[in-house]
Amino acid sequence: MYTQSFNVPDGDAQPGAPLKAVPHDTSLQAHFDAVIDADGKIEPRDWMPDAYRKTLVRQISQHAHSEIVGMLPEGNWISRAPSLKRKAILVAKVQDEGGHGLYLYSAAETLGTSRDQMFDALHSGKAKYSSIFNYPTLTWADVGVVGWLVDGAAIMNQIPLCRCSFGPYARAMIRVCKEESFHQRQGFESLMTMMQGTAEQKAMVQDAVNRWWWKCLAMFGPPDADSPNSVQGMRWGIKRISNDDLRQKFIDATVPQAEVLGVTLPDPELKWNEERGHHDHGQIDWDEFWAVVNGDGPCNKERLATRVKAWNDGAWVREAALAHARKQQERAMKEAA
Ligand code: BYC
Repeated sequence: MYTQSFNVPDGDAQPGAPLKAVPHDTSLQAHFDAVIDADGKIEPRDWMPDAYRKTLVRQISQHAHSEIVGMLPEGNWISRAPSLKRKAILVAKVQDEGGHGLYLYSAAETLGTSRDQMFDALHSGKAKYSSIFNYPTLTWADVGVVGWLVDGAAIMNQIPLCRCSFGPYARAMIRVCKEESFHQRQGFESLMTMMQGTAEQKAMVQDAVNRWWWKCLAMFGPPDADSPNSVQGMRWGIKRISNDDLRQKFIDATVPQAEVLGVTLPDPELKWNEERGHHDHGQIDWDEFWAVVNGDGPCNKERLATRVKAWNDGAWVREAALAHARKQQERAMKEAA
């Protein structure tokens, strides 16, 4: 149980108002450290260091942006899915990604940041989102590969986040991971079907794997030695497994799946290292990764423009919803009077 002094007082909290930071106090810090050391959960009304709050807002909002920008490369294929079954699956998957964005924006809001602030940061190009969504989905096989590899990488990164020290993020991730698991399987199953098809279909799958493999390895973030946020993130129990270790786990898990599928992963240096008990792999192009993260990927401008247009086109819906809510509130007040 947290003590009374550990919490932000309830009395003056207004709905929607940012939660107040309690003035710094060594006993509060000591309590926070003790909860972290005991692998406990920090909840929104608990005292937390400003840097912890800031790190969480950064990571959770970037994660939320990745989910909703991640709807675009696949959403692009809904009208061109090859059958009703594939279309229904894809619609459900893209909708799930929108839902993940909503859980995550809600989790970030509990830290005192408004959704409008987060959207402003995304739409003005200030906020980051996953590098992977700045690449195009050129063929139907890309949709399967995004499910198999991109969602596969996402699950590998997100499972440890279910144990994140910040309660709302950890709880959101449990649900997200369940859904991501379905996404990964549907991608694999769709590719399996294509791999049993014509030579042209098989070539299409191999081509998509060739184009996405290295980008998926980069998704896990820079090597540990070049990851400025890792040490503190691990100390706070936000990150549980390092970028390089997660990347290695992903490679080790994916190699046998590629064998079952019958595709070649495009890395001549990829081989099992008996001594390490892991696969060795070739060099990731980090210059390309940073260029994409900094706005210079093949689709960065297009993705942002699509997001901003969707936001502007949806203005009337938000206005109508607010007007409706106001009307209902007025009616309820009249009835109560
Ligand atoms: N792309 O010190 P580091 C999905 C940035 S959704 C862009 O290691 P940290 C899906 C990083 O932000 C997938 N930027 O940072 C959705 C930092 O910059 P700032 C999204 C990247 O936070 C729909 C700088 O590089 N998943 O899969 O300790 C359909 C230095 O990095 C990337 C999440 O967001 C990148 N790939 O670790 C299908 C998971 N990598 O912020 C699929 C939650 C690094 O200091 N996030 N950067 O300016 C995390 O787990 C961690 O934030 C990261 C980075 C592992 C991504």
